[in-house]
Formats: sequence, structure tokens, C-alpha cells
Amino acid sequence: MAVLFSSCGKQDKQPSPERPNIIIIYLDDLGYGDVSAYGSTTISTPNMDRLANEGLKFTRGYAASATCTPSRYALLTGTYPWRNKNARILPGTAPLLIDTSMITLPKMLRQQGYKTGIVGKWHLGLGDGSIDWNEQISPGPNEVGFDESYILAATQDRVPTVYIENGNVVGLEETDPIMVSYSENFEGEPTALDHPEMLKMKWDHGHNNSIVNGIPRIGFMKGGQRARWIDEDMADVFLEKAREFIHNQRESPFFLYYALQQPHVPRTPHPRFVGATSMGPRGDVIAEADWCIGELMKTLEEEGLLENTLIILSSDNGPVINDGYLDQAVELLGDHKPSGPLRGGKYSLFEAGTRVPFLAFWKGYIEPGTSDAMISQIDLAASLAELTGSSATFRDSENMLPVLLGRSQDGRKTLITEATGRTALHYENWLVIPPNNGPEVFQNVNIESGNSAEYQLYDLTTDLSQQKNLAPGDSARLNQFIQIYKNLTAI
Ligand code: NG6
Ligand code: CA
Repeated sequence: MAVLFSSCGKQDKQPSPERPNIIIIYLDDLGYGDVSAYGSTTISTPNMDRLANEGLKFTRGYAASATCTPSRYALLTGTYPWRNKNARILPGTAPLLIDTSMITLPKMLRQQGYKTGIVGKWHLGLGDGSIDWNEQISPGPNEVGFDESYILAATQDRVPTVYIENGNVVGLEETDPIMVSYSENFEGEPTALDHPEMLKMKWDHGHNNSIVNGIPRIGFMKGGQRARWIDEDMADVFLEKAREFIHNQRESPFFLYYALQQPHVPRTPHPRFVGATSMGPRGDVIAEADWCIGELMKTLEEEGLLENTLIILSSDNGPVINDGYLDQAVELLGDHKPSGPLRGGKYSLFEAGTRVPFLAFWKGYIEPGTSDAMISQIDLAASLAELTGSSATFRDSENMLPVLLGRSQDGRKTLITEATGRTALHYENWLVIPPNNGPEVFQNVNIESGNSAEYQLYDLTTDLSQQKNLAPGDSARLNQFIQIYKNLTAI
């Protein structure tokens, strides 16, 4: 860290410029165009905008993948998700995806004296193959570097619909054990197919298994009635836990991974936020998430920690409008463009799949501005190692600390992004998508996949929305990029 700050020789456990508190605010399916600081005039996100306007706004910040689990895997391990064949959207019963012997971002920070905590969405698997939800659930976040965890296991639309605190289901009663299956229903338990009259939210595709809180889910669940979450309260529950974590860590620097569930489906704003936008639940939960971020900032201010805290905000993948529920997201979208000027969305190899809001805020240390340097969430591990003086290395994570802090525009030269098992190459301002046989449009979600039988080559400097495939006319450049792609993806 000597490169950026002269050491003040502090040896105590207080946060300092060498060891600030670190918060990663990670949204779920928030698009490049869903934040007003990124140019949207159809949505108002004042608290995210504050981070952008008083911090550094990246125009080329990437998630590692266009879906959740692989992006989160890369964020925490600094390793490309396509190196691990199991890094794909996981069911709620999947075993822990991260090898407990692997170095992770939270483990590294813990070695540097940080208290580490996760609040929110996990979706990286739990247990070692067969989980008894009524016992201590392990391994999980606490075994890969988090001192404290308060999580939802997979996604808001997947069972089990309960919170898990440090490996224990919150509020579970011995007399009402939980059972979970992704293959068959439990006798007598209502599903969306045989009890449509019980639904307060209707499904469009998938999502027709167990009904919890009037919402049909993916997967089957029985028992644990008192432990089941109320979706509309989830934002408040996670916010309260995040605030509590911050409040309790006054003695040492902390790392908080605050993984909000919005605006992933099912979109269930608290009644306070119903009607906050004209876009129905999808807009309303973005307003709710923005409010949560404002409250978190207030907590830091109240605790006198705002100057000592590096806040990074991003999203795990791009946006989707209809992701399986009929929640009026399509009908009420109006002129709003969740992908902004980019092509594609969640699940897509096109730019909107992985290019996401990416903000870095650190009062007094990061000068407000905009950076066009290419940076990936995968780089946070190595960059934060550098910041905190750790010598840990991560397989694919590049030290982008000077870029992250706005001292340099020298971003990544190459990046491999992933979407539902396919990969593409970013080389400086170019995007190369290798041929794929799959459908050009994922019909259920109405998103262009990026698939084509031919190579695609786009110049993102002049063609941000990827309209003109330059591959046919520029075979020399294409061949050079194909070679680079092959070298980088050879496992
Ligand atoms: C898909 C779900 C979608 C969402 C996604 C995971 C269906 C038809 N679709 O399989 O609703 O849950 O998985 O999203 O079931 S992610 O952001 O966690 O990757
Ligand atoms: Ca997601």
C-alpha cells in the first residue's frame, strides 16, 4: 500500500488508510440502465447516484458471468467460473461450490485482521452433498472465510425459503422439521399446478412447485412454517442485519458483503415501496434497494465510519424483465431500458449480460469521476489484497487497485466473460463471440443470447450497442483474437 499512501505507522486494530473498512454492495440482476447515474432518466436511484457522484463510476465494469452463481464464485475466489464445471445456476440443495482449501477474498481479509460478514444472497451451495436443514448446515460461508453469515441459501424464488444464520435455520422449531427436494413433491403439500387459487403472484415459466407466502417457487419444501421468510420484509431484515454487523465491529476493520436480493424475482417490495415507481414491482424493488443503500450510508455516517470505508457497488449480472413470474414488469416498463444502450441482458454473451453498474466510493481517498478502464469483479480479490498489504494471489484476479482508486486508467487488456456455459473475449475495446449453435433469442425471457453460427466481432468504442459484426470484413484481426481467446481459455 506504500505506493498509494504513506503509512502512518498505526499498528492498532482501528481502520486506517492502509486498512479501511470494506463493503461490497452486490445487487441481483440490476442492469447497466437501471441506475440514474448511468444515464437513465426513467428511474431515480438517488443513493446509488450519491456513490457514483461522490465516487468513481466505471463505464466498463464487468461481472464475471451473465448469471448469479458463476459471478459470485469469481468475486469471492478471484478465479474464472468456467474453470469449475459446477459453477452454474445452482438449486437450493447443491453442495458448497467453493473448495474450503481455496484462498478466498474474505479469508484473505481475515488474515489481514478484518472481521468478515455476509448478509444476503449466497447461492454458492451449502453442505457436502446431503443437507439436513434441521441440523447445523456446514460447510458454507463460515467455512470459506466469513466470521458471520446471515443468508438466503440460493435465490428468492428457490426453496428453502428460510434465513440461515451461521449455519442454522433462523426460527426453526423442533416439532416442525424442514424437508427440501428438487425432484419430487411431499405428499399433501400444495403446488402452483394443483392449487392456483392459493397464488398471489402468478408464474409464467418454471416456478410452479411449492407455494410459500402465496408465491410459487422452484423446488419443493415441507415444514418449517414458523421459519419461512416473508418476502416483503426481506429488504428490511437484511438491512437490519447489515447495520447490526457494522455496529458490532467498532474494534477492528470489517469487510461486509451485503448481497441484496433485488431486483431478482419474485419482486416483492415492502408495502412502503409499492407504487414508488410507475413500473410495478421491478421498479419498486429497485427503489427499495436504493433506499436500503441510503440507510446503510446513514449508519456509516452515524457511526463516524464514512471516511474510513471503501464501498464498492455492483451487480451479479445484467437485467431481465420477465424471469418467470407475471409481475407486470413487461407491461409497465414504459420507456425504461434496463440494459441502457447495451445489447442483450441476463443470460446473454452480449454486453448487457455482464457489463453492470460498478462504483467505488471512499470519502477523501477516491476523487469523484468517471473511469472508462476495463475492470472486472474478479479483480477485487487481488486489488483488495494489495490495498491491505496481503501477498495472497488469486488465479485470474488482476491487481487493479490504482484503477479502482482512480489513480490510473490502465485497466484490463483482456477479459473472458461467461454466460450459461459459453464464453467470449474482451480485448481492449473489442468483443469477440465464438460461434455457438444455441438459439439466437432465449424465448422465455425474450433476451438475445449472443449465439450465432458465425464468429462475431464488435468494436465497442464506436458500436456500443453491438449492431455491426465486423468479423466478415476483418479476418486478420479476428484470427489474432481467436488465438488470444484460445490461449486464455485453455484450462
Ligand atoms: C433460472 C430461473 C430464473 C432465475 C435464474 C437464476 C426458471 C425458468 N428460471 O433457472 O427465474 O431464478 O434461474 O437467477 O426457473 S440468478 O440471478 O440467480 O442467476
Ligand atoms: Ca443474478
